[in-house]
Amino acid sequence: MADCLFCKIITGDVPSEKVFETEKVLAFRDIRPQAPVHILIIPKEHIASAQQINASNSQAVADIAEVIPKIAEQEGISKQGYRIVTNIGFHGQQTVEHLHYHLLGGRQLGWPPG
Ligand code: DGP
Repeated sequence: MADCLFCKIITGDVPSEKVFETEKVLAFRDIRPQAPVHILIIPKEHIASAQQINASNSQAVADIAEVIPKIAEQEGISKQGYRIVTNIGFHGQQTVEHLHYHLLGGRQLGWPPG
């Protein structure tokens, strides 16, 4: 999508610190990290949010699920644990309308979220 920030990160038109990439998925560091490890994992296919997942595009979620343990291992946080979260829409505080999963770790995280 021409006006999508994360599509521009995929094409390289907007720079990012990439940490992992496959044919279908890109992972890069969040520009405003909320934890020592804060990585965004996105499908290269433009999907606005998890609310738009359906039978025809749900493979994107599986593709992301498959790379999460590899990234956690690479970042050295697989043993201590970490959190995966995806924000959806206004109440979810989603600010970028391209499906993304936050991978947060490297410190003790709080619960419940605000
Ligand atoms: P969310 O609020 O769930 O939609 O998260 C969007 C995240 O995207 C937020 O944590 C900040 C991050 N972000 C916004 N713009 C950029 C950018 O240009 N580069 C990178 N690396 N991250 C960005």
